[in-house]
Amino acid sequence: MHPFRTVLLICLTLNTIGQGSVALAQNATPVPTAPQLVWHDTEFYLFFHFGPNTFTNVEWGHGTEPEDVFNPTNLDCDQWCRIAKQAGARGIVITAKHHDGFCLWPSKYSTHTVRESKWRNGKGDVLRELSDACRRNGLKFGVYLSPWDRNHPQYGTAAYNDVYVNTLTELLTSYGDLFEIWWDGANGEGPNGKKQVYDFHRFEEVAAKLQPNAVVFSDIGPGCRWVGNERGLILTETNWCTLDTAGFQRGLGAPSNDTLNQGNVNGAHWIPAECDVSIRPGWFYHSEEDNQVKTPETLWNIYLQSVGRGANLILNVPPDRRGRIHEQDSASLVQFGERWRKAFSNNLAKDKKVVSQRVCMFTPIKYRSALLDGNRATFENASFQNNSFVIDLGKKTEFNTVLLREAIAQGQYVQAFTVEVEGKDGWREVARSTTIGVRKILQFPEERARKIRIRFLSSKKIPALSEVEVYRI
Ligand code: FUL
Repeated sequence: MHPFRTVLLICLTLNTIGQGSVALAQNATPVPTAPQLVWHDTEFYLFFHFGPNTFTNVEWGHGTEPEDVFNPTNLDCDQWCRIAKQAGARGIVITAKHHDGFCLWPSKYSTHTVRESKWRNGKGDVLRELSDACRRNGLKFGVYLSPWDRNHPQYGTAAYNDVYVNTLTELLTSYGDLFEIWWDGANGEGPNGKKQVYDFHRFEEVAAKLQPNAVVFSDIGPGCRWVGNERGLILTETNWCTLDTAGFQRGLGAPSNDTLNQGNVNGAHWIPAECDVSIRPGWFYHSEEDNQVKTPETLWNIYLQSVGRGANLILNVPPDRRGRIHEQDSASLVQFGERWRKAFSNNLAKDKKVVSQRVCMFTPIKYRSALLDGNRATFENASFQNNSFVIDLGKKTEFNTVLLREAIAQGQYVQAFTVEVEGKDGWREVARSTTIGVRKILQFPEERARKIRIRFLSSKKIPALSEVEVYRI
């Protein structure tokens, strides 16, 4: 994301001195898996809701729509990818099957698919075209496979769990590597009026076996969690990547929205938040919403309150009846992308060094080295204090944004911290927040100062940061 990354690992003792490595080695706090670490770095990607609903103008299809209603006139997955990249997105997740049961690929396990439609004379496969386009364009690819199915005749019986497992197996073995598998929590009635008791345990096993590097989304993970709202926001400053799931289920039995939003400070599992939101009021395309597309400004604010608060952001952009991203949506996405690139183009902390004093450890971060984009630097002019560190920018500089990352491969610890600047009368607080986690972007009114101090007020254990960036945005 940021072309000029600065990297440091700071282990600061809050009460004791110089015992960082011991404490970290004894750490029993949940930590991310290797696929989750990669997923965290994926940060922002697009969501595509596409299917019969695009043509029937509803949000939840009944499963009885004739297959022929699905007939995009000019499907162009390369256009989707081009715009995704311009927006700064790193992947795409598509509704392979939504609640209406229609499959965007010719599944062997359904008779309600693109194969039964007249689109491309029944020879089309949206997932093939999109997964190929993603690969060509260097984007990651993921799928949404709704467990709720309003079409399948066996939905609501034990046999449907086999159908779902077969469908999932087909999907996970036909389109290359997936970075994310998306399970929504909806569980309504099927065509026979019955609800399904999902065998999520089996579904999880299939996903883990066939796509071990994919992160599985649902209300309670296991890979990442729903954020408790569909506005794409971490609502407060606090976001723990840890969650307790014992006794909870997907859907109605999920933890409260508030818990999903903030996580559990001492949660037993690493299940980070993913913020989902649509660029339009609906998840599917409706022409009457063409003038209700979120502005680049709104997208920027959503970005700051999702990615900026340590979550991933999945932004839905519903293709229209042509099978293209509508002009209004692409204009907004491209402008957002320009704003995002410009915002993070000049890291004022780049090339500065941290000089550790006796109270801290300084260790290169091995786990991230493969993920960083080159440009490593350390802070030469910074100095540490007991529970703080100082970035010396070398001269008076204007800035209004600080970006921090915890070295989360070792867990998440920071509970409260402040950002201070040195003025004529000493240090002055300019911002205060709670968790850092994967990433915290903090903005404040513009300051002009030479030195910035990050002071930890409270932390579960010794905090370890992996990155500090400073910007004037
Ligand atoms: C929900 C679904 O019911 C909506 O239609 C949409 O797909 C949203 C992202 O997830 O569970």
